[in-house]
Amino acid sequence: MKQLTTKLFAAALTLAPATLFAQSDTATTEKKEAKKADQEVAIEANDQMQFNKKAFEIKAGDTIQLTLKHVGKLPKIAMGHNLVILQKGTNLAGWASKAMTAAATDYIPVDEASKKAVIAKTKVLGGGETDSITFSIKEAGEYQYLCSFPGHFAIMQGKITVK
Ligand SMILES: [Cu+2]
Repeated sequence: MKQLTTKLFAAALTLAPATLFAQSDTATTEKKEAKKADQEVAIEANDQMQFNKKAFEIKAGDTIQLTLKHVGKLPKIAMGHNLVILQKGTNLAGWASKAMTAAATDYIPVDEASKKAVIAKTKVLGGGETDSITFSIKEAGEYQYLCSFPGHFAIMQGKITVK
């Protein structure tokens, strides 16, 4: 009997590291879930060069997960869409005109001032594609977003109100 107890004890010791490992795995998963976005925003872009959402509201400091879906069929080269959120007070038309010629960098201008003006951006998507980004804005106010694909921003823009 004593021998059996000893054997079981040894078995328990052998198992211990694996058990600990399993527990820390669980802890990591829980942490990831706790980090879930405070708010989710879904926006669609289509072959008619439109966003289906022209405005939305968020809370200052909240983590926002924004998903852009291109619900059209046209390829990226003909009807590419992205969604770029700009710092408060950025000259939208000025920024967008620089973006037009920045094909090599997915229509994000490369000069420092223009890059600094970007709070968050999705990839440029073709029909059927989706991209998700996570961002948060600390300062209340009104922010603009646009599609920076050439010729799109005049129609494809919207407003984020941060409260
Ligand atoms: Cu577009």
